[in-house]
Amino acid sequence: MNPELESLRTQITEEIHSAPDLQTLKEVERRALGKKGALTALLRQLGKVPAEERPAFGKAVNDLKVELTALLIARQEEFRKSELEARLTRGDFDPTEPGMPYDGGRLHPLTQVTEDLVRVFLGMGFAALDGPNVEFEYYNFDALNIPGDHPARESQDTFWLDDGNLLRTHTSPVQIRAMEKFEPPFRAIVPGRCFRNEAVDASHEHTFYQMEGLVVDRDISVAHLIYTMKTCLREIMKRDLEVRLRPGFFPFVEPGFELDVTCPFCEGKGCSVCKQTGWIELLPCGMVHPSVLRHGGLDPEEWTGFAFGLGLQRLAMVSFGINDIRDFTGGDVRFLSQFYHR
Ligand code: FA5
Repeated sequence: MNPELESLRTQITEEIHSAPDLQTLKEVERRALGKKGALTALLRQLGKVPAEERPAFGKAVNDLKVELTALLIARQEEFRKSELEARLTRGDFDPTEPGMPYDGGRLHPLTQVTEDLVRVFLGMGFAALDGPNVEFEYYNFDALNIPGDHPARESQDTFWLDDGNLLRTHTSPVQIRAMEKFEPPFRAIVPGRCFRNEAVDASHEHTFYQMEGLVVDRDISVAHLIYTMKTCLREIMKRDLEVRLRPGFFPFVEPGFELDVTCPFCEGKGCSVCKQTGWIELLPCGMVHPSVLRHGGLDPEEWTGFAFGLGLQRLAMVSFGINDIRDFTGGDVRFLSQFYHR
């Protein structure tokens, strides 16, 4: 090693070992490795070193830098340890002092909306049910009055599996499963994930969440449906948005409706979120079709019902003012943490 470097190494190593406290150690560090320190000064002189010695000299300075840095860190650690030991011995260390504050986790906006809805519906006497994501064609389509050649199948682009089953395109198959399982009268909601093989844009995802609702009882009418929907929306939106009912076609309800809300982003004037219509499609619903009741093992002469299928992302978008559905799964915590309302 270059004699100048060697003597610097001995001197700084000695200073590190003999430093009596952290303050002095910091000073040694500054004099050795700081911007105006001895090693930096040596590196600046690199240009004056004969060309053939330059690589070896540069490497030697850098190696020394690494060596001294490691020594400094080790010595700092020693000081920290002895300071802690001294505090423990003195008895002025209070282990009951509050720790560092940290930012706690939050519920995802979709989870919040789902939990709020479940709470509202449990309060109205509904039971919350679950159903499989991988579903039989029978439950997803046939039993819901959508046979193989029915055009309604095309509106729900399906992820088919190799074994002939599918990823459920909606939560409606659980209507049939519920009818098979429970003796009417009953009321049920089914929050859950759905899958459709369709292009993603500001208001469509290939994987999204719906909440199915189903009431089966005697003498159920459209009035019960409207009352339930109005109660739910008022509770969830925490404000009054204009709504409209349009006739809607779903093979498993008759009559069927679409419930829309005024687009909160453009106040109904028309924007990219509502595709210039001024309305956001929120909630299809209707009276359970007699043949669906029959598939569920119920006599349509005795039993009646209503059902709805609420898009949970759309509801969260309207209630939190989110204008792009893709943000829910974007994984940006800064974005998601804005929507914590509890
Ligand atoms: C259905 O899925 C019916 N099963 C709903 C229903 C149930 C009608 C019971 C009558 C009685 P639709 O395909 O319109 O209907 O979807 C329902 C809601 O799910 C839509 O209003 C929308 O909010 C949401 N939705 C549908 N497709 C997507 C998608 N690709 N991305 C995000 N949300 C979607």
